[in-house]
Amino acid sequence: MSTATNEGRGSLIGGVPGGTPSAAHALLPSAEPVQLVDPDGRSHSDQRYPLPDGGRLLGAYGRLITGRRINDQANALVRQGRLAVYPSSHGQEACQVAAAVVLGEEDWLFPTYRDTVAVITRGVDPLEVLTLLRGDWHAGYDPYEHRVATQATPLATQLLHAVGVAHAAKLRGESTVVLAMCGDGATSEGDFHEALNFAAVFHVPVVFFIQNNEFAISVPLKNQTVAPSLAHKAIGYGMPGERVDGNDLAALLAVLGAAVDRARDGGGPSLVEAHTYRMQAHTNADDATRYRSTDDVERWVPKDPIVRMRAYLRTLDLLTEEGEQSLADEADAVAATIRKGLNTEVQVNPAELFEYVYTEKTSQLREQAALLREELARDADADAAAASGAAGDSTEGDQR
Ligand SMILES: Cc1ncc(C[n+]2csc(CCOP(=O)(O)OP(=O)(O)O)c2C)c(N)n1
Ligand SMILES: [Mg+2]
Repeated sequence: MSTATNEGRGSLIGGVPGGTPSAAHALLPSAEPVQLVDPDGRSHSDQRYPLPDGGRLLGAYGRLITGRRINDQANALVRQGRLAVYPSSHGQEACQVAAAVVLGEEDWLFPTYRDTVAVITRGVDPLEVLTLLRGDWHAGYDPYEHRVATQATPLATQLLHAVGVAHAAKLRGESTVVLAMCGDGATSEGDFHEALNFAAVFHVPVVFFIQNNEFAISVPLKNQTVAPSLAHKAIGYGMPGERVDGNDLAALLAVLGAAVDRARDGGGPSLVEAHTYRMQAHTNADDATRYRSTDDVERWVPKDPIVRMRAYLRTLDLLTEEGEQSLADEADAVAATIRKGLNTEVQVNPAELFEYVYTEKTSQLREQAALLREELARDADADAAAASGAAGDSTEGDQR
């Protein structure tokens, strides 16, 4: 366990919670979100968080390009009726990529409905991921294969599950770290409080990662909290909080990486708030023009995570025209696989609605499953009768 004191205010590197005012001060986030590369692609040094090296950034930039392409492709498939719903992370891809790549194989990721790109970046098959959003299955992938929990739709529930997994890993003496994602709106849920409090009291290896995209559907952040920032909430639990520019891939890798290292070294939980923006509607079922202006959205266009990382990598001479083209080709190949897979008709068995949730079904579920079976059997009989009637008609027709 780390015994270093947390000298840098708000730094997630080292640091031990304590009861004194100075220890409390050490848990505070920095006054401004940590930024290592600004929107013009210029780098800034930060004593607490070293800039990741160019090779690492280039690799993560490729994931960013693919992430944007996945968002665009999924939106198009919603319009074509091939996906039921898609909560896009367009504009939030730096958060998505960083959340996945800071983790090791032994770690766990707990994503929300908006974190499809993070799940795919972690290595889960895109078609399996999108099965849920097509509405075919409870979740389309095996959570154990890549250590990615199912994408949670009920807000903040996954934070409790994440803390449980992290606590269990600690009790078993494993080196697993759990990264649990949630939105700004989810921080108002009771589950958020319970998860953070338990994690802090039991000193479990979990990183809470809030993507503050300024909205919870139509509810703006100012109606969600009057805390100085969401990261400031950490101090109430006795864990460090940090703020990071959520459109700065370099800063996200540095800050989340430090939080993961800290948890793995026995430093306990921490909270990271990334300030970003939801560039598109909440989902295809939402009309964002009813609660925010186009000007508000336009203000975030120059802060795009891809634009600034591209500019920075160009200044390092790490990104050439050909390099850009091959990253775009890779992204297109992923999009083509998604398109092809989702344009294929699937045969689903409605009876499976009742499977795989409970080891033993409740009496109500057994009853409902039986009703469905009867209804399906009636439908099948009716179809068969209609088919034989049609065959009879056509035979008569032939005789005439
Ligand atoms: C417990 C619960 N209450 C309400 C909802 C309905 N709901 C779905 S998304 C959402 C907004 C969440 O906003 P935020 O946490 O900021 O995440 P974002 O969608 O912005 O990524 C709400 C209220 C829900 N899914 N679960
Ligand atoms: Mg939000």
